[in-house]
Amino acid sequence: MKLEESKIIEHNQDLINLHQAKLSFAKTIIPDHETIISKLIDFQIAIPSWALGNGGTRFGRFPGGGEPRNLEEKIEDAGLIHQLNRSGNAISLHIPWDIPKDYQAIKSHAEAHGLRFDAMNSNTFQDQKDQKESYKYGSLQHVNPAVRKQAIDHNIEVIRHGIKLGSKSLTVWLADGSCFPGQLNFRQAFQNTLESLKEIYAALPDDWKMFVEYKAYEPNFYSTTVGDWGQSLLYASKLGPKAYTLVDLGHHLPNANIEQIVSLLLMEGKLGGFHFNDSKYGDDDLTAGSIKPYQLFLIFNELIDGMDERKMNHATGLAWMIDASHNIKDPLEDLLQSVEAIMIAYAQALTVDRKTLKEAQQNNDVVRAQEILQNSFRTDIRPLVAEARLRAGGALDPIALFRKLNVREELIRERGRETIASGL
Ligand SMILES: [Mn+2]
Repeated sequence: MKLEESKIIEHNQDLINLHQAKLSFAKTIIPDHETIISKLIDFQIAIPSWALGNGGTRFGRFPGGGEPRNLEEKIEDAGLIHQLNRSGNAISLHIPWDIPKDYQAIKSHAEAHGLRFDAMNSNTFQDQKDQKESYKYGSLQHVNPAVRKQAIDHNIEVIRHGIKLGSKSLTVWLADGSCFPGQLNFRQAFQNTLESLKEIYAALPDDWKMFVEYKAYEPNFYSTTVGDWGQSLLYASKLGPKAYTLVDLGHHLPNANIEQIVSLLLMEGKLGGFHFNDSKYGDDDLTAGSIKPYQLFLIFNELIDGMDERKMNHATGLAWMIDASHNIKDPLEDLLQSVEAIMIAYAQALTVDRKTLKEAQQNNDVVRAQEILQNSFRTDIRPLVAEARLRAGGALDPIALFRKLNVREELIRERGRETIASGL
């Protein structure tokens, strides 16, 4: 389904007076507000196809109804989000869950919803029905060359699907690792993985990027073969200029200083992109900014500082994507909240007075440095984010409109209550 544009306009008219009042106050206290608004309009975050249905835990799954039944419907749901907030103009696919039957038709369908195809994701963490070798003991790291070959071929097949859809990148996340001491020879597992990744890298078109995503633990609980940013950077450096590290916020051990990791990866020109989410304990798949909004702001503070230093375009210099699969919320409402949190953190970080911060750092004025950052974090910039949405044709209050139009009820009527988004 698609929303009628007139409904969005009507909704905005209802809220415009209050919005204007908030905006005019925000403009009086935030310098460069026009620059910030235009950067916010340009900033787009890709929606992962697997986040459009309810995720589960190993204990159970509680579907909310009206979930997309196929790739076409996933594109429609991502399109709904984009219609409401105008900040999610791309969808990231997962193979084999999202293999198109007709590439041209899928491309046109996406275009009709204002979407392009972001990074392609491979899957060697599950065994598929018709698969010859098992990934029980790993994929690209496996002691058996036949398993490695199968996993390499799968990744190359994912690149081929991506080429046909106009994607420009492959994200490789490996579940590879071990559950018990002694199970793996760490160096052998690393070398096998590196050799396998080299073969995949060789199949990348010239204008493609490969993102090597790391994760501290789970599904393996003793060692993970791409377990942290150091290991990912090792692979990316050995592979070559098209390979980058991808930072998923939920994939760190508790209390890791992610902003520092981001800063150094950017400095080395090896930060490729982001998977946004939030967590309290581990890879909790919680809504971006729901637990640690200050951390999200500090990450964006480093991103802007590092990207400006390297003269990178904020909107296109890195791959921005959400990766979460929450259990209990309406997936579309949750994604709207995540995108909003990301836009807020980005906008807050744009207001940081970098010149004064640098002076404070040079003078070891610790108190002043903290004041500068917290002043930006505590200034309510939401009216600028809403204004950017309004100018781009989105809704002033996307979630309120989503509810008012009974979008979920409509989707349930159309698709049924028992549908399951493929792959979940
Ligand atoms: Mn991820």
